[in-house]
Amino acid sequence: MPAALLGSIVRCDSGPMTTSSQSTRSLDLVSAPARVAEPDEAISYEELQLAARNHGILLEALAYDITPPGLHYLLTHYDVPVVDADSWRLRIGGRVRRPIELGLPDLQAMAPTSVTVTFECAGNGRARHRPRPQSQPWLVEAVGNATWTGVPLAVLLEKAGVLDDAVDVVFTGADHGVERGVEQDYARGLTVTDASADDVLVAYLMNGQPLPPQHGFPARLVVPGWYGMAQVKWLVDIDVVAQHFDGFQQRAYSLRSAPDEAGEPLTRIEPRALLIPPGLPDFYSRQRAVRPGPVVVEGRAWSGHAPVTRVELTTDAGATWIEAQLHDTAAGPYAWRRWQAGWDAQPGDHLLSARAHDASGRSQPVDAAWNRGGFANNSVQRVRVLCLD
Ligand SMILES: Nc1nc2c(c(=O)[nH]1)N[C@H]1C(S)=C(S)[C@@H](COP(=O)(O)O)O[C@H]1N2
Ligand SMILES: [Mo]
Repeated sequence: MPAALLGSIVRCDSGPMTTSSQSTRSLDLVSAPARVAEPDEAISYEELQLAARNHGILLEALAYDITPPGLHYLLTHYDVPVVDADSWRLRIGGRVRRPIELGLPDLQAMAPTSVTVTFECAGNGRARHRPRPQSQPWLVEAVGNATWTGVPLAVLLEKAGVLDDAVDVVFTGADHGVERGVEQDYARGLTVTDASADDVLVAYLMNGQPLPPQHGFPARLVVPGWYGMAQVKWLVDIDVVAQHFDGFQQRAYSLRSAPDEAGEPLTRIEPRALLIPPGLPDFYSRQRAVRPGPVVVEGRAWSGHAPVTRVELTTDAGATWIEAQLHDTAAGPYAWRRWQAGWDAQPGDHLLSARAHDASGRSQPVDAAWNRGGFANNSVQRVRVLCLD
């Protein structure tokens, strides 16, 4: 779509979209993270609209080792593109000796590899930041754990023959839209080193089935351990470049405390534990109720830096923490781990939280630091449980 068309894009509920014909204004907007809400500002219509499109996991579905596709969280910046499998091509070019173009049957004919990976959106926890950055208002539910099957990216890069001056590899999806005034394809870069890790895949199966349209049909990038923005869906182009790629989505997904900061790009997932809210839910408030006596509290924990080594549970708002039992997983180092802890519930109001620790020495904070984009907020989940008399 030519950039001139931008002027004709209108919002459904108000006048013409605020965009600029001047690229300088667009460039200013590129580095600006989402607007931060006023301290008591309610969730906007736009945030509600995003929340209805981009759903989270249902917390009770943390019970499944492998998240069924319809229960896996979903995040899509623009529209889910309709991709025709027969005409779809994946191009690998740029700083390579032999540019290649592959159809789906070509990928399927290569030796497949599978990896089970916990994906989490970098914006998970954003709505719990004070003040709240306006964007997809995740609480804690932007997570899922799926088995992805495809071809190692390293094999494809080897086939194409990466040249010595290569620095980054740029991955582009078939989706296209406008973000803070800038029309773009969704594109992300990785260094050649990160892209060549043997667990990075171009995946065409999710849990043994063709990718659902919303999860990137027919093929997507899978970068184990990294936050969701790196997992480029509807992959059509892999471009090897001789300079650092500084695209919109690299700058957008950065930790900064002020809009004019360069920021620190987000990469790997910080440790987090979630618990399956115990007892019975109230329909509207989702407030939990349990009866007095023993309750088994369980959930999942993960980290993109290193395997989770410990999970602790508090049932008294952080006054005391007890060690949870951490289950082994056969699913490999990038899959979440199940944990369990016993609780003798006594009548009254209780606040439950869990926290994870990983083998890199990282620990989940009770309250994570604020940043403008609302990223990597791994503050502990807070689950209120009323124990009835
Ligand atoms: N092409 C494309 N890839 C994308 C996105 C997108 O909007 N377009 N969103 C990214 C983000 S921010 C996240 S969190 C994950 C979500 O993957 P899922 O919807 O399969 O859970 O996809 C990533 N890959
Ligand atoms: Mo995301």
